[in-house]
Amino acid sequence: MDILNKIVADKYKEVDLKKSLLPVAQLEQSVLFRRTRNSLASALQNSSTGIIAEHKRRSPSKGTINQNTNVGQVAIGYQKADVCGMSVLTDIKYFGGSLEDLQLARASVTMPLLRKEFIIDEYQIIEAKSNGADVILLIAAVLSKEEIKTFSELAKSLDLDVLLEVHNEEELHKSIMPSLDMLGVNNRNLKTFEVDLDTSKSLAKIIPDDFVKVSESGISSLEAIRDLKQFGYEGFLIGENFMKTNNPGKSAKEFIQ
Ligand code: IGP
Repeated sequence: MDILNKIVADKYKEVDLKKSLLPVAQLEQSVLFRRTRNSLASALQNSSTGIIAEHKRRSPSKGTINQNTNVGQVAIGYQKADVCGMSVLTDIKYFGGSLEDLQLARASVTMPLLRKEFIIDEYQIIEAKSNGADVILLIAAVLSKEEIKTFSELAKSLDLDVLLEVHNEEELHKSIMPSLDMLGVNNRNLKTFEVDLDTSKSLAKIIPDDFVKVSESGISSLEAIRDLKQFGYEGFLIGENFMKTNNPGKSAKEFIQ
């Protein structure tokens, strides 16, 4: 079984348990549930940098990246660096994140926040909303076309932006639908961990113009961003390059200046 299938198998168990501990009706009582969205898609379109900075303590491909982070401080640092939004990993087992990280980031900044999670159930979308997210990620590799449709429509009804992630042409073809705001191309193959920025370049021409294009993973230079912009990308998701330093916010600021 590849790592992606393993993560997803664990995720089904995790969500089942959560549903029995905290019913949806209770999640919907959160004050944050009624908060209006701060759109990441519009922020990207109005920005010259297009950077979405990520909080990621560890990953299956890299192991530990940074164990000593204070997510609130990282969020404040990223916001000061003038990034467009922040991605917060909430998976505990493989990425060392949590919903608490999302809450702490939400309490610290006003910029759009993406809940970075392996979403396989509507429950997690309600949970994203009630913990302060503005955007959810849907990963085409682990969802059927019907799931992408139901999940993205639910997100829209909750006033959340949807970033749909693909890695190849087949995933892209099954995913194109009007309920998505942004199309992300993951340069990292989540099954083999291989990273290749050419993935973004080759898929760019078949992504319809009405979606904001985001290039994800393996980005560590302004040259790479300049190059990807030529292919129509307006968003650039960067994690490790900032998180591997002891002050991710400062690194983001230096990177942008
Ligand atoms: C960030 P990087 O190489 O800059 O650390 O990558 C982000 O793209 C990556 O963490 C990511 C990811 C995902 C993580 C992209 N899609 C899906 C978990 C699940």
